[in-house]
Amino acid sequence: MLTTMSMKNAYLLSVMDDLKVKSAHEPEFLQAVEEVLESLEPVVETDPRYERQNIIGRMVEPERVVMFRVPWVDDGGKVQVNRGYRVQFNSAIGPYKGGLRLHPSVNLSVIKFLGFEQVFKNSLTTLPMGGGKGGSDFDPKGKSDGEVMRFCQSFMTELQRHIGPDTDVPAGDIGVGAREIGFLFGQYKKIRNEFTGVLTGKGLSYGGSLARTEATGFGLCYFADAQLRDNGQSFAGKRVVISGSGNVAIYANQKCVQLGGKVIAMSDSNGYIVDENGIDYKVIQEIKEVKRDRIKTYLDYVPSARYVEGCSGIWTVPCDIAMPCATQNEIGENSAKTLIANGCIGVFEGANMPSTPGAIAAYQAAGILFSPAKASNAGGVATSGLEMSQNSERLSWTFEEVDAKLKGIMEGIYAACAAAAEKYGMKGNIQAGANIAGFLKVADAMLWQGI
Ligand code: NDP
Ligand code: 2IT
Repeated sequence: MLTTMSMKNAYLLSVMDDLKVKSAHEPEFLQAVEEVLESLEPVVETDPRYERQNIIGRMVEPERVVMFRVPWVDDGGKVQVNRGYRVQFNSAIGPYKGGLRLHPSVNLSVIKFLGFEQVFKNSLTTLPMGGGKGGSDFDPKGKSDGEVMRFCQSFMTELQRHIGPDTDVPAGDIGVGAREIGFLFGQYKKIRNEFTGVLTGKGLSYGGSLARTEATGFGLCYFADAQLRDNGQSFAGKRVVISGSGNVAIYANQKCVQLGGKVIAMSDSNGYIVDENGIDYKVIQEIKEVKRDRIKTYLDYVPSARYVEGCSGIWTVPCDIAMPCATQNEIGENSAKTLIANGCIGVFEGANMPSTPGAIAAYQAAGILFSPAKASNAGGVATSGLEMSQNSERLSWTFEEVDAKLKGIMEGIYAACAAAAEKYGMKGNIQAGANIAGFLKVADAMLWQGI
């Protein structure tokens, strides 16, 4: 027996132990799986079909993993090579769907953890989307537009044979925004001679959806607002710390302020800024989206603010609400304990898997509110699903229509997670509720479809 966790169910333990041997070098993937399997204990024990049909053993194995060479020419004429990935995890409830991440830390473990999480997240949206994820260890930082374009073209030259609007629909993630999606779309169209909704997060002039840019951050705040209200709280007058300063963080800031909160700290991978007067999201937009600069330059706009080198220190800034919106495992156990000691009442995850298991245990021990990423950051992919619908009917909806649908979806996800937690005897545990509610739909589809 290799496992040391709290799980008791023999079937789940055997799946986890087997995976620990097979995926010994994939720590992020094992972490994501273990977190889900722990929640599924009461579900597996009440329905013997999941074990008989080995649903869990099948779910932890991706349907397909593609790894490929991505050669490209830099501005100096030198040939560079990166590694590309697409993990097509589960298509039980729809075509594979999930983002592409471009960051030097990308490896198979990271893409598999993200793909695994995506399966449950997409199920929670109630839209017909399976789960997948991809990316590369290419670092877009410091590269010219021409280098990024040549990389994206080379990446898509291989990826295009594996994807399609009814097969697998990638989108953005860390390092992949409007610029990259445009280059990827252009190359797909050139090679396949098809103008189709094969990617989401597209520009508005060629099939993108209004409100997709804002969707993850807005959705996170709609979810947090629902959870706060269900617990007799609200954003009004709250001090909020948001890590990161990318797509998710910027629009989480905007919506949070609209809901009455004050965002006092934000970060990038180099350091964090503190502005007790509240950070205007438009300044961050200018720094990050227009200038592609460092958050440190916030001081050029607001000299009274403070900049601190090193990103993890952001969790020492006293706040009522924490929204990690940068990357995985950015809140460790010590940071979680510091947040709690400083009076934080809730952690709402915008990034994927930003809290370590030790951090989650600390939130639970303190009884503070916690929303797991696969529920509270589902607004991005949900709106990608709405972009796919608009592409299929060759119509586009207004910002207000998309935003209203997004809000309804996020409130629905909160209600579904809360109901599942209560049904399985864990009232108030939104983390377990999210895993269970996400699981049930995918498992049911798998049972119907045979092996
Ligand atoms: P962006 O590339 O727009 O921004 C990422 C931000 O996080 C940047 O501020 C970046 O700083 C910081 N960051 C990235 N990696 C690290 C690291 N290793 N350590 C510290 N800081 C880091 O990405 P997104 O905003 O799109 O994504 C942020 C998170 O949200 C990710 O976990 C992503 O998976 C998740 N997510 C994104 C969705 C979307 O629709 N975009 C949907 C759901 C989840 P720097 O610029 O210095 O690198
Ligand atoms: O993690 C995520 O959900 C995303 N990066 C968005 C995926 C998508 O297909 O919009």
